[in-house]
Amino acid sequence: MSNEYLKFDQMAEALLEKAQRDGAETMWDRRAAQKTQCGFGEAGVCCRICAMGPCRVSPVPGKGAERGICGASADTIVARNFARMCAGGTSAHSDHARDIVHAMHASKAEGPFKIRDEAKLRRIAAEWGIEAADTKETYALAHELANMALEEFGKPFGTQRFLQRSQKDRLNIWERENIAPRAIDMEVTTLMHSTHIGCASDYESIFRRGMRTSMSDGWGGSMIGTEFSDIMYGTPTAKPSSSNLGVIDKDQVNILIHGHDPNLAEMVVLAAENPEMIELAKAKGAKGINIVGMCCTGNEMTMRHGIKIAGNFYQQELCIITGAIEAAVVDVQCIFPALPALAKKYHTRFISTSEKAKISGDLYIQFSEATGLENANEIVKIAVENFVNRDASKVEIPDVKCDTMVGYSVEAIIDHLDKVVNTNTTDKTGTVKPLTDVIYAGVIRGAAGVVGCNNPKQVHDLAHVTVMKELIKRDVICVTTGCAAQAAAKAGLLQLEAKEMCGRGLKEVCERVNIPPVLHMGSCVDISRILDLVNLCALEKDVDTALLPVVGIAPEWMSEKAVSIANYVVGSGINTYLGVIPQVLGSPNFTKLLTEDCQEFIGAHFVFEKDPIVMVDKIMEDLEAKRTALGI
Ligand code: XCC
Ligand code: SF4
Repeated sequence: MSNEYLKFDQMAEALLEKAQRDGAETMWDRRAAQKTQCGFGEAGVCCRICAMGPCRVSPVPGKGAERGICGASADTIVARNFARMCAGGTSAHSDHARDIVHAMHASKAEGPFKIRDEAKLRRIAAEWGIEAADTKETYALAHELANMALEEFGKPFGTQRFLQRSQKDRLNIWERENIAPRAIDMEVTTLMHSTHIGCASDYESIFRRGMRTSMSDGWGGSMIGTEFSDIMYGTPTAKPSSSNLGVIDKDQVNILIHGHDPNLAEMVVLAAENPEMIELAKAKGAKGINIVGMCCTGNEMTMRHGIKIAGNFYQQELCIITGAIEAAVVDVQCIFPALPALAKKYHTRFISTSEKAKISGDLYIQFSEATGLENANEIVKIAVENFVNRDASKVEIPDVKCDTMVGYSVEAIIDHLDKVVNTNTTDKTGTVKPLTDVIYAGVIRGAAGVVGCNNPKQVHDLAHVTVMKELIKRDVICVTTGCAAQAAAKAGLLQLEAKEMCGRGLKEVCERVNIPPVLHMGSCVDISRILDLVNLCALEKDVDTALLPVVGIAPEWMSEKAVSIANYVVGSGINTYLGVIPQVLGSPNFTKLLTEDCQEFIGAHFVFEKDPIVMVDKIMEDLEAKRTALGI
């Protein structure tokens, strides 16, 4: 079982040995069973979008079949496959957002779905041009805003409302290049249509359509997901938490919440706070109820409530293998279908809750806005009552955890900046000016958004952590989301003390502003917070984002969502570095389009680099070139 891809994660080895003893299978067993992965698929030149196929064309020009049966070339096939990943990713983020808006539509003063950030509700309502946004009754306004947001998914005309936030040069580029996204569902549908057999074959056209679709994710679905979650559940503020498998408590009922959508998890937290439920836990011999989070549901909950972070994507199995999880409760996305069978090796109940992500093998409790709290009560009760079934001889919780700071929404960051510039609280600038000032002054060299998943093509967490450590050492401030943020948390990079790992300039900034050098900005839909932050900097300086010394990085990405993200980050004028090479190399033309040619029309491009140190070297060159061009 021991393998080079696990070396970085000290306790993984022990838990995987335990898995073997327990007769439990993990992703590493299944990875080994896959043997050598398909070279055609890896190069992106396998097409199976019609039943004349599957067709695989040669990834090497001049060798083997150059076209599919219909005549599609490697360029067309690669472009279509890539575009369909964008459509998949956009649909996942945006459909999640739709559920948040539905919850807002069902919100009422008596709860359980309530408006918790009324100021933000009124601010977004005003931004979207709702009349009397500052005086309307809260829930009337919330319902009106929710209706408007639902229109963003299917309106027949016009582009996404949040585009109007953008700095004008960038907006002009989107309009000029015809990638200003229209209704989200329309973009996804049109892209699926374009990539149907016998539709588009021009690879550049397919790429542009893919980018417009991804833009409807970043500036549409994801931004709606973030902003409306904040309105419903509160805008995050800086707070302490703790991370890694050691947050699982052997004396308490442990409930793992995993997935992406905060609607369910918010209700589970409410239900677990119920004194009757805590009493029941005590009656069963537990000291209390301990909720731990994983992946982006974990991020949503830690950002708003400081819920402890059990780990990231690849730790979902290890969590269950500890033998101390009473219930693994999941909503949507990034949940291994393997989990129910794994849970059965222990006493763990595996509970899926979304009709969009029904996972067979154990229990299904359908969650809905109408019955949210009842569903959560039922789930928590099942977990509590399961405590007595725990087999103490099978419990092995690694003694590893790391303190961390979380909760850096854009609002929280501005708040911190304000405290430094102005001790007089009535005189806040309320802007990112102090941040752009230190970047322009050269005290910090630039900023990086480090995001994305885990992937067995990279050593678990090593690329994330190496990239972040190297960047802060070289005075580049990092913001992070998703599983990258959890990697950073576990490595101690989200602590104030991490300033000691920084270069002189960044260290000084961290001390003065009282922030860690790597800021946890939330879940993957919260990459919209990063867009927002960069855009505020662009507005502050009144320059296109493409001119600013900022980069996007996904060192260990794996999901379709990550492809969509990378695409909209590039679309937003930010060079994006990928540590896992996307499945496009079978088309040198398409590869060149991503890594070079799109620079010409969108002002940014992709960089593929597996080695994290080499990647950081390239990033530093990139940032310094931007600085030189700006004359700073
Ligand atoms: Fe999933 Fe968002 Fe990736 Fe983690 S980082 S593996 S997508 S949970 Ni988005
Ligand atoms: Fe083959 Fe063309 Fe059908 Fe793809 S669309 S499977 S290349 S015939």
